[in-house]
Amino acid sequence: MKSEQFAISKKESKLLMSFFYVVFIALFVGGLMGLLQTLVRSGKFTLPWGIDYYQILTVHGVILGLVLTTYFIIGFQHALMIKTVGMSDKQRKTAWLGFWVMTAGTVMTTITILLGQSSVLYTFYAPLRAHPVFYIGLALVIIGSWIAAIINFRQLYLWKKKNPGQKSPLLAYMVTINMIMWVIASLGVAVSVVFLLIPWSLGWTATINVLVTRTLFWYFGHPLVYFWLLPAYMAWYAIIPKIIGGKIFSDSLARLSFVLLLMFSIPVGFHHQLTEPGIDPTWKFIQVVLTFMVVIPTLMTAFSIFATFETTGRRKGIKGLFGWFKHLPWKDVRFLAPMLGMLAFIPGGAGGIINASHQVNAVVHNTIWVTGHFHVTAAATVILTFFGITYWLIPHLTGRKLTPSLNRLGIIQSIIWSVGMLIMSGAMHIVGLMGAPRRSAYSEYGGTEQATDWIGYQIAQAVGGTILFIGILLMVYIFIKLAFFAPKGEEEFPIAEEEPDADPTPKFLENWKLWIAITIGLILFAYTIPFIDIIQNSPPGSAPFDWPLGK
Ligand code: HAS
Ligand code: CU
Repeated sequence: MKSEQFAISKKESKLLMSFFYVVFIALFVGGLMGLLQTLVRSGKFTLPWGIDYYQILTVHGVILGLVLTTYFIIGFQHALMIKTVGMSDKQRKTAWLGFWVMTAGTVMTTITILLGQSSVLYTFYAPLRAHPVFYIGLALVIIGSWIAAIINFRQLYLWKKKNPGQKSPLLAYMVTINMIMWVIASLGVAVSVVFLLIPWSLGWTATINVLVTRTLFWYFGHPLVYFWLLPAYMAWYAIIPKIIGGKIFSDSLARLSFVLLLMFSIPVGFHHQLTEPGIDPTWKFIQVVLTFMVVIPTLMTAFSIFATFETTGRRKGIKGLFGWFKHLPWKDVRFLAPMLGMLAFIPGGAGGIINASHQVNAVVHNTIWVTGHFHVTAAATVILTFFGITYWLIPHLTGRKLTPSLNRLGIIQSIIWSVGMLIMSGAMHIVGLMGAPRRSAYSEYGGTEQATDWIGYQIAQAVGGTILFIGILLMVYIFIKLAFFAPKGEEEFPIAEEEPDADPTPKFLENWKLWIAITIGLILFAYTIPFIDIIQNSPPGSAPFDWPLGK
């Protein structure tokens, strides 16, 4: 079925581009910090002007993990909603409000970090205590994102009223799922920030319950990583098929996998707290089992992408078992970048399964293996897909063309990124298994013997980090070209269609009340008893621990 599409107006483009300006400023600033970190960890370099390692590590995590991702996702999702269900003037104005609330929050948080008042890393674990404005800023970023969510829900609602009985466009459906997940998940961190961390950092409360704040953080933290991943899935399911000249493999399967991801992304936060005392092992085990459920929709995704690749190739008459693979449009960066991202997800997902394997987690937890894991997942799988989207979305919005020479630069960028990440993250995985800690500036931690064993890998991380930084400079250059200088023209907004003879998508997939009820049911099941247990039995609150150290 061919669905109606809306054009993106000038005013809408301006809104969307504002999100992407922040994304690429964030990429530059956050990436620079990453480079400095790998240099410090090589043990061969100290930071000048008394800059603190944990301060730049906080900038890196907050700016890339929280700011860049949220702005990219909300900008991209707004674009998808405008294109598939349309946006009214009033909604656009409200979206601007969301943008400014988020931006005010981002500026506030960043200033406190730059002033050295909030070197608490992106997880802001208590009892490390940041400046109150750090938390208030983060709360504003979340509130701004809720404004975007409410607009997205309303957009789909109005479309459905106008098109009674019709199934919602696939991409609008996916955006709605991602935002439902985000709102449910961010409620946890909002409670922690507003009721526990802010009063405590203002000095209104003397102590804080560490385990409660960490549990609320990870109730949010795992769905946070899926909030990053789902927009990449949107591109894999519904955009890449169009770029390779094919059709969506199965609309129903895509929707079902999103529903399953919604259900199984929240009640699993304990897999980040497996080594924490104070949580009953039975409940840890239950959440580990629920974590493994997430593998199902993930493998459904892999299967469906593969199937699209193969059917598209076969339909073009390509023969041989793997002939279709060779004939994928490798020279089109809109395909190559996300494809490299998908390939990165194979080791990334395997690492995730290792992390989640309860006892095995003890081997890798708090080592730099985990940093390696999230650089292949978040910084390769997700970010390469986001770059892949950038190559067509930015020129589409600015009325310019992705020229052959920019396409070529993009290919070089994608390769540089993949090689840099392979070296850096590979070294992190290996030296992590040897016991090298994460979140530490001391590369010699553990004594001289380890230091000699580790040094080669620490240097490899710095080499990978340097290559990645070159990739960042190139990407920022390409973005500036696409935003301001590329020749005028029209660039397609690729949205794939369903197979003409596809079976109708079952109606129950749009039974929002049912999916939300099951999601909440699973959350209550996984969290109620252990949470009551934590509140009743945890030790008296902890006193704050302020940065810089020794203050
Ligand atoms: Fe993770 C820690 C478990 C996925 C991000 N993770 C982190 C942290 C981050 C993060 C940021 O259980 C650090 C947090 C911190 O600061 O402490 N993770 C998992 C599991 C998955 C997983 C089970 N993580 C992700 C994704 C992330 C991400 C995605 C970001 C986007 N992770 C953990 C655990 C920890 C953790 C523990 C805590 C560790 C600790 O001790 O602290 C799963 O979702 C993975 C499922 C994926 C697969 C792969 C399927 C492959 C596909 C590719 C298809 C390719 C094709 C192309 C079709 C099973 C879909 C093929 C072509 C060919 C030619 C072959
Ligand atoms: Cu997780």
